[in-house]
Amino acid sequence: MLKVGVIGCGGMGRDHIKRITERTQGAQVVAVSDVFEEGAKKAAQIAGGAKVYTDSKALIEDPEVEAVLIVSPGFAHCDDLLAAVRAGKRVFCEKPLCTTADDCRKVMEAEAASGKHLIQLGFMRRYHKGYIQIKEEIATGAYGEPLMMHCTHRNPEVGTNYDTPMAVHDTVIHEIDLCHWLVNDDYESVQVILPKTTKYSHSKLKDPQIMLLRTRSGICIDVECFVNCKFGYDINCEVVCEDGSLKMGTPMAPSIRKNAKASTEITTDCFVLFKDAYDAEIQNWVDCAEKGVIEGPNTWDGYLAAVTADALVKAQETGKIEKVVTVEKPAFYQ
Ligand code: ISE
Repeated sequence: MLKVGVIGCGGMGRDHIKRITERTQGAQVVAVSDVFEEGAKKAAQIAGGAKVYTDSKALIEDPEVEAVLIVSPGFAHCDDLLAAVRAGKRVFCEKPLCTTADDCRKVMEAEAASGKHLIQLGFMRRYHKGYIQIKEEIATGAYGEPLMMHCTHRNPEVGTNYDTPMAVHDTVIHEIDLCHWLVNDDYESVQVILPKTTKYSHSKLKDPQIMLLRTRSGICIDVECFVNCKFGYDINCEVVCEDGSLKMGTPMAPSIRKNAKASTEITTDCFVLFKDAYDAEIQNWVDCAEKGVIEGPNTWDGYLAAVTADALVKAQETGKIEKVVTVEKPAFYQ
């Protein structure tokens, strides 16, 4: 039984605690931590009475805690990741790895110096059956080379604190990881086009946005990010190749015919759409603990996503094509 400590007891943290307690095989939440003690106490009850901490470092150093799940706000990740690596503990960290590429690099260097692959990042789309199938099909070579990808990432609405850069850091960060993983290529440059803004936005948020990414081999990816689309949590992806195209069948719900209409439900909730993927990623992280490996997205993927995100945020400001410049991939992550 892998004894897990969870840092961050907000909505997502509670969701992971519930998942581990009710649906994950071979793991148990033994400790939780949150700066808000009341929140931590409530979360501890979901796990059937786990230990409660208000200091994440104390949780990491607790000898009973074998592995750490970080679900705190992004700005708090770096220190806890470094502390977990120092303690030699395995980590599952929700995106982003850290909020700056420099901090991601520090974590990457610390992990490489420890000699052990300890960190998995929460890019759950890699565990979605449909995307796995697309990746496997592309890899057969039966469709020729991928040339283009068309993606949409739409949310029904967002909070008033959500601003223009968050469209990159919070939302399109999923496509940044997903697309390079699907076609096994890294990014060369990015650009952002800002269409007319919806009346449902506010002065600090340009919405929608069209983000363009070019990979090193020349694949061109367009991502429509529209976070006040009103009608649903609508995620689409098509990979156009030389000999065919692979498109995710969304929405993944039955088509219903009634009263002279055919309709298909679109969920408004990302946790509903990706429930199975979230379950699968945590189960895989737990299963890999015994083998001492990380099979999911790792620290290098987190660093790549951060560098690409920085270039996209710069492109939002300049309106120009911006280069994605990374350090050379360390041998440890090859
Ligand atoms: C949220 O954090 C997510 O991860 C969702 O998938 C995304 O659609 C949303 O925009 C983010 O705020």
